Amino acid sequence: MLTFYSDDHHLHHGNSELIDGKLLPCFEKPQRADFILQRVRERDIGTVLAPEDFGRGPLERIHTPAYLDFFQGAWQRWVDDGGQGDLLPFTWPARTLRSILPRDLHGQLGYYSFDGGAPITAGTWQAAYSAAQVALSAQRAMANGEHSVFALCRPPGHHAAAEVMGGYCYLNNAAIAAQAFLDQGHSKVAILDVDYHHGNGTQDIFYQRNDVLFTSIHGDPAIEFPFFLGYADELGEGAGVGCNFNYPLPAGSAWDVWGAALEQACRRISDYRAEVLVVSLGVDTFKDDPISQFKLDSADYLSMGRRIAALGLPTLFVMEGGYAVEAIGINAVNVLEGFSGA
Ligand code: Q9C
Ligand code: ZN
Repeated sequence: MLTFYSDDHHLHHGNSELIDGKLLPCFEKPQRADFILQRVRERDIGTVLAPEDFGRGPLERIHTPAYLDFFQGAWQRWVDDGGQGDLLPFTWPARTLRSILPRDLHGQLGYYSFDGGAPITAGTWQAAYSAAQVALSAQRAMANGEHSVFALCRPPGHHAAAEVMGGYCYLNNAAIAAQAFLDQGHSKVAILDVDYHHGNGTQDIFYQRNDVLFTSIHGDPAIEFPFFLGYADELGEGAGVGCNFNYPLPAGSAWDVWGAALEQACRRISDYRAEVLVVSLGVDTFKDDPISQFKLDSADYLSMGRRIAALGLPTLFVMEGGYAVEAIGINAVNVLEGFSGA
């Protein structure tokens, strides 16, 4: 299996995040992608390629130009204002307030985000831009005939909506790739999001559409981030009714429960008759993940890959979360090896 990867992810290195009342070093750190790349090479699963640059056009198919302009220019505005350290939002247009775009940088940052988990640093735009190009390059390789490709994206993307960042995500790499398939003539794309957290951004982007099926297996939002989306009764809206399926699971879920949900999601994907599958591949479902509460073992990721392969679809794997860095490479590459060996 080909892997696409860019070193530009090193340009994004947030300092700290507020978690359970404490300012802790960011869990979403460069080492994550470094360990995955190392494992890809160790296991020799295929060639590692640098991305092509498809420009901002394919990003604008998912994100608004105003959001992209804001994100691209935010760091320089912060520097010009004499700002120091990471740029982090602290006020959001929650209920009771009006969603009016303010003029101030911090006001705009609140407008374009939903939590304080997506710091903007000097290189964040370039890293996120390159991650999107990694996803697009992997998509292009599939358009050119590859059956499966791994987009080793960092930062991740599935929490990012059309003009909202959050949850370590800025640009929705999986959605951008899915849209590229549609723009190149495909009519039905399925997304399977196996990250521990609900892919709220991806769901929102495609919620009213029937050309993308979104399925997600994740921690129950009643007790887990992102808290405000990801319930089982979210089935799509308008033309999209019946094209959205959530599988929220209780804390402590292991492979028996998780694999049963995967079975249901796979049935939905088969019924939909998708032409292509995009997998939002988070491995924060691992038993030792520092911020998650599922109990998957490393061997379970081989089973996950095998079940996904049984769908028989051309499959693009897009890297999302996973914070147990010492095991992240093993777990992510196990999915790919399970898929390829099946
Ligand atoms: N107490 C991804 O995996 N904070 N994002 C969690 C837990 C945000 C995760 C706080 C987690 C974001 C791509
Ligand atoms: Zn996650």
